[in-house]
Amino acid sequence: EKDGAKLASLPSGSLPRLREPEWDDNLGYFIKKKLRVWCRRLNGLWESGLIQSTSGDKALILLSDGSVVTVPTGELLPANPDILEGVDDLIQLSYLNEPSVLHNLQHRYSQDIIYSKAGPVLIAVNPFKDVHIYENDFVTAYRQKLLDSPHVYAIADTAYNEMMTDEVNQSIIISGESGAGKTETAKITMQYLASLGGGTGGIESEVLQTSCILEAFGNAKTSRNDNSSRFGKLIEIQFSATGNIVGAKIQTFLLEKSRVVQLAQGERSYHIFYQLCTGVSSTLRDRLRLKRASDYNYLNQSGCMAINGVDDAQKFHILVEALTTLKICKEDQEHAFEMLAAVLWLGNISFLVIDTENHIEVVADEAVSNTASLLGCSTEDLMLTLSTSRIQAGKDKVAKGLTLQQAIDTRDALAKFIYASLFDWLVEEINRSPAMGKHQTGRSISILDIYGFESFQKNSFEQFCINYANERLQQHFNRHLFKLEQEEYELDGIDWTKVDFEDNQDCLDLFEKRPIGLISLLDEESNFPKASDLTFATKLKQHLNASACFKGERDGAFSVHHYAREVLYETGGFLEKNRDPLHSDTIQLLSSCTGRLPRLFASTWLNQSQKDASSSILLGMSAPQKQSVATKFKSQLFRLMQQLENTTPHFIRCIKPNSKQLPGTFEKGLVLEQLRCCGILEVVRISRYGYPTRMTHQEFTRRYGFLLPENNACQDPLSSSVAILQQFDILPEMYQVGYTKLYFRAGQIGALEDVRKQVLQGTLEVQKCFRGHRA
Ligand code: AOV
Ligand code: MG
Repeated sequence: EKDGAKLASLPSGSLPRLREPEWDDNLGYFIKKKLRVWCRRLNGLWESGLIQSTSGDKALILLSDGSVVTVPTGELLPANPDILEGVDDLIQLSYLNEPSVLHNLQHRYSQDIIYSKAGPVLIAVNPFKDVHIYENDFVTAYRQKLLDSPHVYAIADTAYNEMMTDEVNQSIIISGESGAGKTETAKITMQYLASLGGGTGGIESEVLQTSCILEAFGNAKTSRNDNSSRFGKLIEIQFSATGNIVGAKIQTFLLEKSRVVQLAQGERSYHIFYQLCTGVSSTLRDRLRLKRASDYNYLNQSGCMAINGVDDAQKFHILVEALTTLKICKEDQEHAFEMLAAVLWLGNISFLVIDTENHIEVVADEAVSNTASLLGCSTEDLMLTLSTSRIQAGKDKVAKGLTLQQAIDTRDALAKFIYASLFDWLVEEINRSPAMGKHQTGRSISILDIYGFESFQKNSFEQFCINYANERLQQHFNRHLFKLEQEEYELDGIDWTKVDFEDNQDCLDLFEKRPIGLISLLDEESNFPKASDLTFATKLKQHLNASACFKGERDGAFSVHHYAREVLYETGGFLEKNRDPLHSDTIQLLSSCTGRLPRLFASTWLNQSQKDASSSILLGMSAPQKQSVATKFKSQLFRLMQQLENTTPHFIRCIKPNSKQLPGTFEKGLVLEQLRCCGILEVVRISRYGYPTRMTHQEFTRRYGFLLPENNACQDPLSSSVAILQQFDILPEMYQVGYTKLYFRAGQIGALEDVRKQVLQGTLEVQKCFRGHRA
């Protein structure tokens, strides 16, 4: 019922997109032949039935439960013949409408077949249970091509083979919404590649261990997913000329920093904090001055400390083992834990308001002394940094007291900075580790696993960045799929006139255009001291209202028409998050610490600022500027796209079948929404323009050859195929004959299948079906 409501609430404009153009004239044919149709019920769900009769624009439908209903003919779509029930590849469907696609996926899912293809794209529907298809014998079976049903292994195997034979780098691009299974799929891919490239170095198991570390520091429980990635990652696995793994390199993108200091109800901060608090040995606990997780303000604010079925302490031991395997020495591990403890203690530092202007002083308690000792600075210096800011007054610097809000912001900024720096440092350490092999630019397969498209009740700067990234990826996806499609036609020697298709360039322009685009305008306002989130919103309205993808909304909000759907963003906090300010006092404090990591973090930051400053001068800006978060992210994405462009891509689209993380539950409305969002139906639509049904000449003659007169029987498959096509008088524009395959327009196989069935049932004589038969 809920399902139906969801379906019904979808924008109606996109529904008829997949209607067969000739369908409306064909109702009579469906009645005569007693062919099944889909009819949309009042609850928005599609049910299958048979048309009994039509009158005007109404049809009488016999549903499968025996009831008869009247439905407007506009609510009918053709269903596929039985032979196409649960096909491996959606492109084999004669009718590519939404109910047929959904039915096919659900039919498979109910038998635990979680993988299907949509042309070149692998669709993975999250089983939320162990489906026992990843064991070693499956690896072997795919390796030896004993199995060819859709599977992540098949994709990984294709990528591997193409890398080896074409000597072109490959990429496996995994997308889908939060909780759909991207990260698991990435791990399954790596596991397969590791077992293939099993050389003598033992690098494989080390590469697999990186996931455990990255997840501890970069994943958290959200309302959507107990193990949600809060960063994007690209793992490049490098192979030798003989096909063995020789190294790996990790690149990460924009970690969600706000989570370190602020949590939504029922969510958690990064796993590592809870793992550390529960799993650490008592000697180290004393040294880190650690208490229980629930004693820390940064962790206890959300009312959620544990995850069902997860043992944080045990995970901590696995983590330490992984760190050790990756040759991150005990000393460095402890340095990292010190930083985590410092972040936790920072969150417990409190302030006392001392005057009517809200100025504060820092409460000198154990939180302050513990933080200071973990960082390696004096309590006095720490308190000074958190309560004052030194500003230039003429030649001198004078200290100015901070207000409560300013002090909290300074403290939180320091915590976020330490955590994000720690994360980057760790990734660097892993990359530098001898366990990750010697990096080389030979053959490689890169696996991309980023955060999926997000649209919440309240969307802020984080969603703005995440969705922008997905918009970029979507363009990459469209371009390549279209290219791949054309390439297959060309390779098989068939005539293919280029077809234009809608892309999302307009939306990307809305984000990226200079000087009038979302990111430029955001930067402009971020650099303007008097600006506020509201002036930013007004500015957007002034400059962008002409764009079809943009709409200014009330109360400082705006909406963007993304490829997936429209998202409403609230500008509150945009400027601050984009500036991501860090006081020079804070950097100075860290530089003066005795701890190795605080000093390293400070110097890395200073180096980066210097680079930013010189590049901003190169870009002709009046004053040297620190790069904004959005701009930095944008250039990271550009580099990523460039990298991906130099590879042969393979796409995996993960689908979340229900929002409760439950096995065996397939909510049609939810699935349909994702199929639309992540462009699966677009792929299907693109294919519809072409020749969605493909059969090798062998397959075709095996199935339909018996319909030929006997003197035609002993030809080669290609000639037999052509003979069958001619016998049935299939219109030339409805098919193409390739070197290896026949390519049919939508619906043609359904008609042939119908004749075949009638002949087999004896209701039609073979001779009669020659000539004159036309679908
Ligand atoms: P995500 O990466 O797409 O979300 P995950 O890969 O973390 O999603 O998957 C979420 C959960 O689904 C996992 O923790 C597993 O319990 C289950 N799952 C996914 N794939 C499989 C599978 N093939 N077999 C069994 N269980 C599976 V996000 O990172 O939130 O966008 O941000
Ligand atoms: Mg993930």
